[in-house]
Amino acid sequence: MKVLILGGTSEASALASALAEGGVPALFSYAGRVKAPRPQPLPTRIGGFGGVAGLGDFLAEQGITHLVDATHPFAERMSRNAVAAAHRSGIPLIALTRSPWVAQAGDRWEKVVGIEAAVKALAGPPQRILLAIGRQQLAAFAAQPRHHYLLRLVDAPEAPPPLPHHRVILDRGPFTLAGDRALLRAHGIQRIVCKNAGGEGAVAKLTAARELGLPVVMIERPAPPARREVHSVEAVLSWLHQSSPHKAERGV
Ligand code: 3Y8
Ligand code: NAP
Repeated sequence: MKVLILGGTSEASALASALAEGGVPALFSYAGRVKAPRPQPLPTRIGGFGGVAGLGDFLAEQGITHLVDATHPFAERMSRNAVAAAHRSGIPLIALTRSPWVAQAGDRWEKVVGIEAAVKALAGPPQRILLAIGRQQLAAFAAQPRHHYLLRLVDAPEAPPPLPHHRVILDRGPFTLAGDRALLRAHGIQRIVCKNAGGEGAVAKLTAARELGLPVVMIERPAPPARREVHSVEAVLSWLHQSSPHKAERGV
């Protein structure tokens, strides 16, 4: 058995630790989106594969027997490529993902589909807005220049974002409730824009928003491709055990 984890989330890191502790031969893969990604307890490669064909070649060259897509729910292209490459290679694939967040009593969510709808939702008088969507899609908000944006990024942007009133906070999660509550208060945040990432690593801002009665523009996640999906490291481990060629050889 040799597992490839497509990573970049807290769940991927938890799975990497479990496989490393269990002595399961595995590789970890990052896209290379940030300068210093969290080190992993597995041999790690960084950078794109070169589309479906590139991933297929990598799977063959490395003798990968099982592919785990533990990327983020918004990593649409990677997840689609993983399904296509696994199918072509005849290699079993499983997705380790997290359920979407669901609004609770006291939440003031405005659900939108896509970044353009999130931008449109910001029509209206100037506000102090936490944009917690990372760096890749900031430019779209130049269409709503009158707000004061607090931008939470992993790395400093190469060029200043095209937002006349903004402030950058450099921080990587997982985030804490105390930290996010303090952040919202210290910057007088009146509204949050975020993606429905799910999981524990980014949920603190939503809990703090609920406590402070702040509205949230919630960008719904794209529909994932058809694939086997689980929501826990344990479920991945039992899938690996069930589908390991070794088990088949033993005829059990
Ligand atoms: C490079 C690798 C771990 C993984 C930690 C999780 C939690 C903290 C919360 C907010 C939301 C956001 C963003 C976020 C979170 C975890 C997880 C998660 C959101 C790292 C990491 C990589 C990235 C890429 C980065 C994106 C950006 C998105 C920031 C590592 C730290 C906003 C997503 O500057 C950039 O270009 C950043 C790009 C893709 C979204 C975007 O479009 O800008 N993640 N984040 C991965 C790679 O190269 O393959 O260093 O750990 C991972 C984590 N970020 O093991 O502890 O599990 O989701 N990441 C979102 O959810 O909306 C921040 O500020 O409240
Ligand atoms: P994406 O748009 O779906 O992928 C674009 C391209 O990036 C892919 O086609 C692939 O390039 C490369 N890629 C993506 N993830 C990769 C990985 N783990 N290993 C190797 N190559 C990868 O992806 P994204 O949304 O930019 O996310 C990039 C990374 O950040 C992923 O690891 C993801 O888990 C993490 N992340 C993303 C978000 C988010 O909001 N999107 C949030 C948290 C973490 P090739 O086509 O060349 O193979």
